[in-house]
Amino acid sequence: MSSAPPGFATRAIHAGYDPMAEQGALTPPLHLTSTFAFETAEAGGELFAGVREGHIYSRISNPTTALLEQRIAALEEAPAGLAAASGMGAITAVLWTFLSPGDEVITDTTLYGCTFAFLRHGLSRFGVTITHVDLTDPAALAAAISPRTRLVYFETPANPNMRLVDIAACSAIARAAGARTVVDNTYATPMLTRPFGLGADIVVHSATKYLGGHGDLIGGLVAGSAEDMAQVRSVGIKDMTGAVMAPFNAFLILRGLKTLQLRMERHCRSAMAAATLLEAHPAVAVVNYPGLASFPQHDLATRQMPGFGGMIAFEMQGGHAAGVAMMNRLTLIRRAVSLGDAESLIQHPASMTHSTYSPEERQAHGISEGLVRLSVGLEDEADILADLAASLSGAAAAG
Ligand code: 3LM
Repeated sequence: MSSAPPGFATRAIHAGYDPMAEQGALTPPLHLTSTFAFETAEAGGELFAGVREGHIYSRISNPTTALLEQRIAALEEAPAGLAAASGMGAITAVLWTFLSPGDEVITDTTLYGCTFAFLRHGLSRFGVTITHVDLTDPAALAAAISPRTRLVYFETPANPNMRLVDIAACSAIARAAGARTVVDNTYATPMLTRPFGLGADIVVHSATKYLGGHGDLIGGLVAGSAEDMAQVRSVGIKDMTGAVMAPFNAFLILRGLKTLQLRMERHCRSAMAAATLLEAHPAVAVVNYPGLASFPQHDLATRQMPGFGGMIAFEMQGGHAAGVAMMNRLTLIRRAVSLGDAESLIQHPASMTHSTYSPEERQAHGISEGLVRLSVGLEDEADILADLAASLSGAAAAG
C-alpha cells in the first residue's frame, strides 16, 4: 500500500472515521444527545478537570461534531478544528476569545456585511479599535501595525467585490509584530486555498456555503492550532457565545464535504465561462473574477487560488438601475442571498448583504451601489449562460 498522504478528496470522504469502530456503519452515526452519562461520579469530575478524555455535554463537544472538526482540520491541513452554529458564530467566538479592551484589529476595507457590522459597530463598543487598511498592499499593513495590534483579519476573495489578499505576505508581517492572522476562507474553500499552510493562524468559514453545499443549513467552522482551538472552544463557544453547531448540521456538512472537490471543479469551470460571457457583453461595464486576465490581482490569484472559485461580481453599464432590471429578467438564476449552493444565486450587495454599511461607508470602502453578485451554481453550464445572455440582451434592447 502507498505511504503517500491521502489526497484532498480522499480526506474529505474518510478523514477521522473508521466504520469498524461503529459496528461497520459506513456513514458516521448522528449522535443526537445533549448530555453524556458518566460511569462514576469520580469519572465525571475527572472529565471536568481535563484529566480524562470524553464527552460531557454537547455545548462543549459531541462525537458527530467532533468528526466534522477533525475533517475540516484535515482539509485545511491544520492541527485542529472547531464547529460553530453559523459563520458569524465562528467569527464572533474567535474574536471574543482573543480580544480585550485596548486591543486593535487591523482589517481590510472590504468585509462581509455582518462581519463589518460586528467589528465596526459591535466590538468598538467594548473598547476594541478597528482599523481598516488596504490589505491588497502588504506594505500598508507593515506601516499600520503596532504593538497594540492583536489580530489581522481578512477575507480572500473578499465579499462582495472579490479583492484578494496575499496571505503569506500579510501573515508574515503580522507574526513579526506578535499579532495573529485570521482568514475567512468561505469563498475559496480549502479546495482552492489553505491559509494555515501559508502562515495564517486561524481559518474561519461560513459552512452554510460551499462546505455544506446544498443550501439546507447554517453552520460555521474554524481551523488552527490545537491550543487556539481549545481556547476558542472553552472561551468563545462554551462561555461567551454558546454558538454551538447542532449535531444534525454536522452530519449534513460531513455529507456535503464528500463532494466538495467535484462541486468546486464544476463551480470554477462554469464561473469562468460566465465571467467570460459577462466581460464580452456590451451591456456590462466591469467584471471582477480572479480567473480573468483583466482582474487586477490575476497573478496573485494564479499563485494563491488556482481554480478561481464560483463567485463573480459585476456592474452593468447604467449602474444600479440596470443591475436590478437585469436581475429581474433572469428566469433560472434565483434572486437570493447566500452562495455556494447547487442553485445559481444573484443578489445586490448595496441593498442586501452589505446594507449593514451606510451609503457613505460603502463609498469609503469601495463597495459600489451598482455592484451585482453572482454565485454560479451546478446547473448545466449552457443553461446558466443562456439565462445570463437573455437577461443581458434585454438590457441592450431596453437601453
Ligand atoms: C452572503 N454571507 O450572502 P453565516 N463570512 C462570509 C460570508 O459570506 C458569510 C458569513 C461569513 C452571506 C449570507 S447575508 C444575510 C447571507 C465571507 C455569509 C456569515 O453566519 O453562516 O451566514 O456566515 O454573503
